[in-house]
Amino acid sequence: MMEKNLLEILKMKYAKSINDASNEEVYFSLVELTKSMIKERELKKSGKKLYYISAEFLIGRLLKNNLINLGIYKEVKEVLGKFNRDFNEIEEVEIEPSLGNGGLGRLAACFLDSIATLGLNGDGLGLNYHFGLFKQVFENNKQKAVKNPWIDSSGWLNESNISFDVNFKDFKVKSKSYTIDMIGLQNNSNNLYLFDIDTIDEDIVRDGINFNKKDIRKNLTLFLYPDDSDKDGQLLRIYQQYFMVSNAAQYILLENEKNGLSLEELDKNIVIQINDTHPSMIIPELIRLLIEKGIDKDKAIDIVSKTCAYTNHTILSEALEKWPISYIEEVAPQLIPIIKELDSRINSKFNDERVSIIDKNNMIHMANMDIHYGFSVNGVAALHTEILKNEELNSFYNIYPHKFNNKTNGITFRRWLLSCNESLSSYIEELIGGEFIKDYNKISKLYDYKDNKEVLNKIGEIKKNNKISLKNYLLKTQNINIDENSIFDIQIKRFHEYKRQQMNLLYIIYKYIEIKKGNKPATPITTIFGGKAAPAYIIAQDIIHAILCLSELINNDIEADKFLKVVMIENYNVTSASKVIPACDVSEQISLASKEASGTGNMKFMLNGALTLGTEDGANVEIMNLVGKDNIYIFGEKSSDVISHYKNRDYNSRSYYYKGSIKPLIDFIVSDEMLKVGDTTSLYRLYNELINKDWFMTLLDLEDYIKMKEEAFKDYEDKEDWNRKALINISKAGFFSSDRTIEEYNRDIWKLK
Ligand code: 26Q
Repeated sequence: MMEKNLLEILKMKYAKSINDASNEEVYFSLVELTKSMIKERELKKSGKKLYYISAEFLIGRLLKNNLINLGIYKEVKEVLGKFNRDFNEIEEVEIEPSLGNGGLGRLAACFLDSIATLGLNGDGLGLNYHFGLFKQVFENNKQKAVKNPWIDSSGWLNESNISFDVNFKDFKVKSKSYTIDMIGLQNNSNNLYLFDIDTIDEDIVRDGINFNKKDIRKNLTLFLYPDDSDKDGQLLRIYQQYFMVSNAAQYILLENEKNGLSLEELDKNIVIQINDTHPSMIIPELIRLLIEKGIDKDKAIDIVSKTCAYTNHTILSEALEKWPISYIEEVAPQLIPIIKELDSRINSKFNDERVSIIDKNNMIHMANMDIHYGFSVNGVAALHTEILKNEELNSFYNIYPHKFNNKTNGITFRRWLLSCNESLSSYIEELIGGEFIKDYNKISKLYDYKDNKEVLNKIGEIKKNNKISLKNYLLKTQNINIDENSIFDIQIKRFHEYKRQQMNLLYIIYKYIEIKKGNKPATPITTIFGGKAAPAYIIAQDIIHAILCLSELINNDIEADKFLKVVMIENYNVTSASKVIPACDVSEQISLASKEASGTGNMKFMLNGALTLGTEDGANVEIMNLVGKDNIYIFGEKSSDVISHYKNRDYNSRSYYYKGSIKPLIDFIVSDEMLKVGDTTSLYRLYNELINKDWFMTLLDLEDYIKMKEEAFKDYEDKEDWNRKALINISKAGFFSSDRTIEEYNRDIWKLK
């Protein structure tokens, strides 16, 4: 049946047989086939509805996942095979949309998968960035940002006839919207709405990602978070945010009206989840619209307060959004009286500057508005929520203890096991049956095999094959040859000082110096990095530069190269993540304790049988509690101690630098060898930063890190025991299914169905 349909589409669309069709033609025919199947099973949904508003949805390639969720992946692969066509080649046609920075955006995408899989009534609302986040290329051992066009290669965007007027201060735009089907596993499908405007001009982008930031009609949805190091960039971001929430609010009210529901009961019919503060202006915008529709002001504020729920994803105070009133006034002055009203109600009630919405410098604190005028505030891992309650948001917790709740993040098993690691997931299915795919707790049955030598062996064999696949991928994409018999030690995530890629870099320097002294590792080590740094984040760029320099240096050293290799994946994204994660032995989760809200890469690695080397931070703590101390490598200062170092200002990196073991590692950054391949200014900046500032306390944990990493590598030598630890990790990963997370959101916050 499927075969007949596919051949027919090819004939209708391109007048070709499958043998004559190009990979592109087969790809677009498969997209069409998928879409027709979705139409068939579209359900009329009813009941309370969730709107998940987010500036980011990092959905990744969709073809394979959609086929898996529709239950036809195996059949499609077979049919293609029958005609000598390889699914993997066809899949390569699809360029992933880069509609996200990292964790927060990928989480939103996993959530849409789980919401649909659980059959819940909920859509995503966001923006249709034409070039997404920038694409990363390496030039002279540095990151360069270029645009990442994806729309034409996708095929998944459907035009919708929904359009709204959005009023900015000096002009008005008409929106246009697209939808992408979000397909759940053999169940439901929901929509991701992406708002856009017609007047966008892709041709204004010149030289990398530069464009005129003032021409809003032409640039509004070109990029995700364009450079905001200057005022025009910041204003553009506010234009984007207001455009997003104005469309969202109008759409929500329109649907409510279409369903014949009363505005007074909005909070009974819908719930809005605000994904970090980027969509926070939905609160004053909705209040404004309700008042415009004749609802009394007090009532409007009350309704909206019962409708909106806020998720916090960060404890870094510098990442908590605040905007000058004058900027919002320049973009959407209609919100100002509402925001001032919301603020003055808070001030008369609490008279406490710490909880004001507008501070004495006339800055609007977006999170504060969400907490006062939303009914739920959640953190994204147990430790993170505790820190919010007891530290960062303590003055709010004292007022509203009932609003605070934890929702530990999760990942969809469909993408992060079935799709990315077919051999492991089929083997698990062979052992314990396929129920774990939906019924995540069932994966624990794997634990019964922990002493079965044959199973442990097979787990090791699957890992080895995945390492060979990654080797081939890197050979093809970056012409880099890695040794599949080495330990694959991997750190993939955005570059940020708190994530401490620089600490990993210092370990590599340590190991390199050891090897040069003649102390060779029992098994060679391949350290793989991947990640982008914000273009305006100079030190993060410097860290990337130092890694690329070190990679050049070591990989050209015939003596060391056999034992140590450093690889940096270019343009790390969802697609490369799905190649890298199944091949990992050691998962690096080494943020400074208390700084990583949760992490979700840690969960993906665990599910794919890698062992975590990490600090007691974010969801690492929960991983540790589940697998037990013997099956994870935990090191470093605890979060409570880190927090007191900040309070007492008693961390002094220079005193660590002068410790005999650390100084040579830091000094190596500006050694003659490094300066020969690198940029003097950049390497010295990093060197000075580490000695004089080191805000994220790299040197505090360095020795402990080196020690624990050596222990992990030593343990790797006992293959059977290592495979047992891997199996235990997989068997305990059920808790990190995003289906569990979404069930909790629904149980405690959304209350749908
Ligand atoms: C803020 C102000 C101005 C401009 C940009 C921003 C901004 C943009 C993106 C702030 C934060 C982000 C992204 C944050 C993010 O991805 N956080 C991650 O969220 C994951 C999902 O909850 C967690 O697992 C990670 O720990 C957290 O870092």
